[in-house]
Amino acid sequence: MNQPDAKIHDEVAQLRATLDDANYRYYVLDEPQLTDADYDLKLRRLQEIEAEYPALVTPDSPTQRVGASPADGFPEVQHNVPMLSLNNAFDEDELAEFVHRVAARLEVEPDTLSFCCEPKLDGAAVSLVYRKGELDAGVTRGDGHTGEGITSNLKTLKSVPLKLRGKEWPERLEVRGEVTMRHADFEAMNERAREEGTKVFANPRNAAAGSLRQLDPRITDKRPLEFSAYQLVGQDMSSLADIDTPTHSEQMALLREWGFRVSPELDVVRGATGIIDYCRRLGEKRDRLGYDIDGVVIKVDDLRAQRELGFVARAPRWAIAFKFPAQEQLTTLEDVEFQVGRTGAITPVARLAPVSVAGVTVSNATLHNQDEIARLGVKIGDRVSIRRAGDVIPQVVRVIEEERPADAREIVFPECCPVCESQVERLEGEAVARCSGGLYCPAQRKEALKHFASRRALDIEGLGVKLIDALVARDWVKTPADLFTLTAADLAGLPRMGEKSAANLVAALEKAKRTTLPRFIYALGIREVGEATANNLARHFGTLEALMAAEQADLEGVEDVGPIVAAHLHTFFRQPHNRETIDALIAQGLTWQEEAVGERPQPLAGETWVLTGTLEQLTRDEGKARLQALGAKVAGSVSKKTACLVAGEAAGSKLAKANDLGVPVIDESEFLERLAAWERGESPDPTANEEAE
Ligand code: 9MJ
Repeated sequence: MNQPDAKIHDEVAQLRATLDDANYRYYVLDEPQLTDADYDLKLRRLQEIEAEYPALVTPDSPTQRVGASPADGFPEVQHNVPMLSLNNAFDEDELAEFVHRVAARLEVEPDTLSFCCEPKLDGAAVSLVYRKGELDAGVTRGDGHTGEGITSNLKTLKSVPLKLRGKEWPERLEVRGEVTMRHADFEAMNERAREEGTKVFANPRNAAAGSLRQLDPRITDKRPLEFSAYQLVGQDMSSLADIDTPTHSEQMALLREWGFRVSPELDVVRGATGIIDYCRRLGEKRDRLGYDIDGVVIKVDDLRAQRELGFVARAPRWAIAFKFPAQEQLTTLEDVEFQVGRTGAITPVARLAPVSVAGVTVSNATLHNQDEIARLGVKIGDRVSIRRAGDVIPQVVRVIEEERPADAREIVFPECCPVCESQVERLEGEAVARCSGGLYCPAQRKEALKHFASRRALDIEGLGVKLIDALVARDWVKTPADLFTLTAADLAGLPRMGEKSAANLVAALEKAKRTTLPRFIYALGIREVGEATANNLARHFGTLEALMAAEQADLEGVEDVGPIVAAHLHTFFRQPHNRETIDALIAQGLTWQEEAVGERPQPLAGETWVLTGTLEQLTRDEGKARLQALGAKVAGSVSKKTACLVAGEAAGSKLAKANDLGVPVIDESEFLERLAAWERGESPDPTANEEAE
């Protein structure tokens, strides 16, 4: 067998260090550095070397995350220190009582006490044991005393370090935390499962717990799971590790340094007012976090005080869980209606007896499609469980079959469009049924017009939903091109339209005629062609004619365009009625600057921008595409060379780093204003910049 030489040893060490660092930056710091392609290339190189020199393989090598073969079952593992539950507080009075109880026991003034507050992650609790800095065991909570050994599965999570970073860790380290799944990942996974007919999970907690209990780690590896640490465990049966830090929050900072993800929302506050204020703030933010939390965990920050307080029965005296309202609630399915979308997709919508779910009254929920109705086995009249999380549309997740009334009715999927009565079609292999009426169908026409007039498309000011309804109801507007034939006299006769607003709308239509090619492409409302794709198409083809003439293979050559989107584009431009609409729009005077590819003004050429935090008015991909169209590069991490950081809600470490390095930071509204100005060919107002910086 080949013996590895010193050069190979060095290369292996370097590849491992780079890959470990890339994981840490991506999964813990949220600041990706390597591109996915680079990461894959390096991982593959390491795999090649290890295949040639098996003696070089170590258990903590990044190649060993999915090393194990399927297990027959999971071994029972006793927890060294029990994984206890927390006592709950359900209102602010109970929080104040907790603070007073703690203060009385410690014989201090309540207002002098510091508490560490953190989101109560709603996932699956696990415990990780490291020996000499290497991951030795990963165990589920189980009944708190005995869990299941799921080490091979936990190793597949990139946010679980196989090897601790830094040096000053103890010989044996036990870290506890929660395995969770983000809403976006959960929805995408369920969407795929619905298409493939595999298991659909009711919520991210079930998905996380179910994924961890797969006997084949290759399955767990495919699930988008994340581990966040929230507790360091000592050997002396207390909650404290034998580590020389005086507070829980400092221990969390240490865990971050050792390579663990710790909640960016963690904060230290004083007294009951500090706690209540934190709980209110996090409650308001709950819907925007992008993952499920079911409350706030409040811990006495001082570890000596924790030790003094100790435990009562099964829960620590030094912590409490403040519970938020549940994200799932039971109600009754009163009826099902069928909505027709812009592309004719027919969506069954559950009409529910109104119910408050996590602070919002819900009376509608999506049932997705016919297969989903069959999967749920739901009938009209059933008791159903509704889930509402973040900005995801409320969903029916479960039927309480034991409570089915005798007169429950089957849900009958329509064969004809409920709006225009055209035949409903369901293509082979597609889950979605569609109205075949196209723009003949008033529902599709309305949605197409709304999209055409929207801010990111032609931005026709004053053309709102009610007006579109009125225009379609009178059959005045059959295609977007008809909008430009409307006169002020026509419009003035419509309900709630005076002469002034009619004249304003005609002026807005006139103004909208001068647009850009990406906006025009986006406005056409082609299936799965969003703003970013429209930008890429415009940049690639340069002219509408070139785009319309492109063959499937040409289209697939465009960045981010796969076979499905290419097929939608190809079909769209080959439909005579779409060509007619486009011709009519151009005949009505729609224009845009035809630029040769790459010749558009690029005011941000040579600049590198970074986007972080949650943006509310556009997605990160859209922001990225618009910056790129202006010539900027968009990077994943902040450095001295960053021209500007766009910081959305809940921006974390990148914002701190930008501030440290003196990189200019702007918020979302400033970002939108600047983009709009650059896209109009103007430079943004310099005084606005000074204020923002
Ligand atoms: C969760 N679930 O997020 C604890 N937890 O601490 C946090 N759980 C906990 N802390 C001690 N943030 C026992 C449980």
